[in-house]
Amino acid sequence: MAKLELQELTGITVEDLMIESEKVAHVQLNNPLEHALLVLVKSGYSVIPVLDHMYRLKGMISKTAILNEVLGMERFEMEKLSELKVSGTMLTDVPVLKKSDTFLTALKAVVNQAFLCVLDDEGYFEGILTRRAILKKMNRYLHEQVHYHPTADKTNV
Ligand code: 2BA
Repeated sequence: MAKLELQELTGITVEDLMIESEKVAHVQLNNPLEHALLVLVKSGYSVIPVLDHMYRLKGMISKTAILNEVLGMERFEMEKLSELKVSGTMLTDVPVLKKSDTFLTALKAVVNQAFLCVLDDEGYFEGILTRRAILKKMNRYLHEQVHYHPTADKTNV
């Protein structure tokens, strides 16, 4: 495999690393919380995107937010799960990326977010960029630097 150069790394865009929308677990705005919890538990993810019927991003929903929503004084009031909608519980203020954003923009973004949704100019959902995808690329680059320049790991590069 060819060595990954710094220019190549910084030349990578979000489009090169994102997970396409068809492979992303998501729920719809009007789904009951019960359905959202089912998708979250079955997929194994802690947070997933919320889309409208046109595939536009509307927010994110997490297992923690759902459980908080149905937490009563003494117990989880699970019967509420079928009454309440995703739209009332989701987080709406979510940072996003574009396909053309650079590796450095994405790297900065995943410091605070485990993943970011990728939208087109009209707000349509195109996929997600995960922290894992960024770290995988960064890991490869840094290991190659150490391999080709063995003193690099001793100089805090
Ligand atoms: P979390 O669900 O909190 O997952 C944290 C990390 O745990 C993931 O990091 C991944 O390395 C691992 N992981 C969790 N569930 C997994 C599963 N079912 N299969 C494989 N690995 C799993 P990242 O891969 O960097 O993902 C960051 C966040 O992006 C995830 O946070 C989740 O909220 C979201 N995500 C990732 N892939 C997704 C997908 N296909 N659909 C919906 N959301 C996804």
